[in-house]
Amino acid sequence: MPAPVPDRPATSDEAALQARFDATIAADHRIEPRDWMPEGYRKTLIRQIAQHAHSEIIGMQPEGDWLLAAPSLRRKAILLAKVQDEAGHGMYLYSAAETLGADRADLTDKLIEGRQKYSSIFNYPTLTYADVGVIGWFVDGAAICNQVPLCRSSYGPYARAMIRVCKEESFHQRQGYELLMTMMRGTPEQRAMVQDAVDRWWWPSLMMFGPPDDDSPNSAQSMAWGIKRHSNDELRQRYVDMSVPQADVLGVTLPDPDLTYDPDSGHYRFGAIDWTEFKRVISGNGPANAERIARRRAARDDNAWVTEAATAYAAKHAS
Ligand code: FAQ
Repeated sequence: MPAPVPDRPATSDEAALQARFDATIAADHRIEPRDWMPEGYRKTLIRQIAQHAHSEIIGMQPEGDWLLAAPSLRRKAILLAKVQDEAGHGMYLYSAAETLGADRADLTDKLIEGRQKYSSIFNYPTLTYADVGVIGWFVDGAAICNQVPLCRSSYGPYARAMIRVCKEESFHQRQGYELLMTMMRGTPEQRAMVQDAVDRWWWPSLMMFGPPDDDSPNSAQSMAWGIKRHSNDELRQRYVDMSVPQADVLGVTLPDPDLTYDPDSGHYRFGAIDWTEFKRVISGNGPANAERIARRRAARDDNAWVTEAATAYAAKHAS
């Protein structure tokens, strides 16, 4: 049983503030924006939340590429709604980062200048419409697996933002799976398109969970602070266990000859991940990094006048 959390101390004594913070974390209560927090905790949250927000915004691009070429009006309406949802997620997350003192425009600049990251997965191209389905199934599926535990993250605004994000991601995952089910009931060419997309996206999806635990510099501290609730490898394993039966139902083969069920542990064992590729992608040299950032830069620069007009309008109404 953790010790009760002391009242907010009416003091600037760092030791008392730290003691209250530690007790709040130990009791599994939430840290809120006006609470004192260690500088490292604030910085780690800004890093993770900004990276997450950037991923949602950059993540609009690979699927957005298919908006003008969707195969039917129904598919186009579904895809448009999904891509808009991702924009909304980015906005909640930037708002959560702002409660920590970060400035949204500054975060965008850091993304464009390569000083902050976004998820490795969005640096791969979407070659066919099956990729839209596979992103829903694999990428939104991995996002849910990673983010449901973040609904219990120790920082209140982040945890609360995750609740709605996860509900929407669950819907996205199902729409992707439904799209793929439809294609698998179609022609041999459509089934081949699905298998090809599965082959290209499976390994990058496993990389989304981050480096292995023994090469993850942030995990131990983030878990001690309750920012992350499970390690990268734990969540990756959970994802593999969840995906294998789904692949069977769909009728596709996951591109891993070493994938086997281990009855003793109740888990699927999988082959070695190419961490060299992961490092290459997160250091800016993946297949689509340059294109993704160039488009984000153009969106910022070409639309600066909208931001300026909205800011002037808000200032006029405030005065
Ligand atoms: N990509 O010490 P760790 C989505 C970096 S949202 C790029 O293990 P940490 C929705 C990491 O930042 C997807 N970089 O780091 C959607 C660190 O570098 P840094 C995004 C990665 O933070 C669906 C270094 O490696 N989700 O998909 C990646 O403890 C469909 C060492 O790593 C989130 O952001 C990576 N995959 O754990 C949208 C969830 N992995 O920053 C559109 C929240 C690691 O020190 C369409 N984030 N790095 O320079 C997290 O849970 C964590 O930040 C991890 C990484 C698990 C991603």
